[in-house]
Amino acid sequence: MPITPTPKIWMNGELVAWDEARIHVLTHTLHYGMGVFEGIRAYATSDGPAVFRLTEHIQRLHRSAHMLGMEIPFSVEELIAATKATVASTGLDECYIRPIAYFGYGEMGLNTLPCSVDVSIACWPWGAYLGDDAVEKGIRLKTSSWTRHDHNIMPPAAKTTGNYVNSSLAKVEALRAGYDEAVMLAPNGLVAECSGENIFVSRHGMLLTPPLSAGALEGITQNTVITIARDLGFDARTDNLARSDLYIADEAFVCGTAAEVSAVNSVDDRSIPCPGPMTRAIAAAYSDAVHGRDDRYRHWCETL
Ligand code: PPE
Repeated sequence: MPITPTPKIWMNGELVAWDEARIHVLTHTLHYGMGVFEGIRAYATSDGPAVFRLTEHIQRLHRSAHMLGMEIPFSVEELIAATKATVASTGLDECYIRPIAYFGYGEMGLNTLPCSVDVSIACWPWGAYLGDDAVEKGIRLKTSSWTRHDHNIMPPAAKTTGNYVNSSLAKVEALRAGYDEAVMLAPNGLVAECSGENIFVSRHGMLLTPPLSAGALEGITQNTVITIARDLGFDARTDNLARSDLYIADEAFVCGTAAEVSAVNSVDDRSIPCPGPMTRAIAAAYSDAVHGRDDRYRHWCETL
């Protein structure tokens, strides 16, 4: 999806002009994929732009770095302030926000211990990730021929740049085959997640989503959806899912910061009723939550 430039990008403590936010080709992470990042959205609310669950996203950035043994030279509080300043500098009401921490220029080789850690935060306007009609029409999923990372190969719970080689292989394979998105299975064959979203399935009135142990990212939208669903009176929780659960789901949807809540209309050409009543209710409640229209979740909308 194309990027629309905004005036400034935050780099290592200062806001620089968009076109000046450059790095050297010998930047360590460009070669070895040891970087950590976040995807966050700011939404228009009655109190102005508000970054949805900003604190949790920055905390996860620090947790991802911790898993890589990377020390981010800015505290959670400093990065929260930096994110707000970057969003404010764009003048936008709504935007997508991409913080990244990476090993910088100056060292080569696999030993990351002597490497410096650089951090940047960029924002730009980003529309519906899986298409404007993803809630109503639903998306077509394909089980990927690519397996999600095993915990002992790359920690799937860390949002690391290198993990997304696996995601991109799966995404492009699915698109080339005429589908919208790939669903990925863990090495033990259980469902993990999609290339850039968590997946939920409804069966027998229960709403289930694979846990971290199944190779899923601990999605902040996943957590939001579980909270919202329970408040709507649904029985929602993390649990293991088999491929069969997808084929005979009463409803299914994917969710993530970029994708928000998008209905699934089929998996491997087995149709799923779409959009089901649960999916519709949750998508509407999610939209209310992120826009600060529901007081129960107002504390998640972190104003500038
Ligand atoms: N799993 C994966 C693999 C993933 O990339 C995301 C987010 C999620 C689950 C959902 O996490 P959360 O956003 O905390 O609910 N994917 C981000 C990046 C997408 C991209 O194309 O880049 C996102 O949604 O921002």
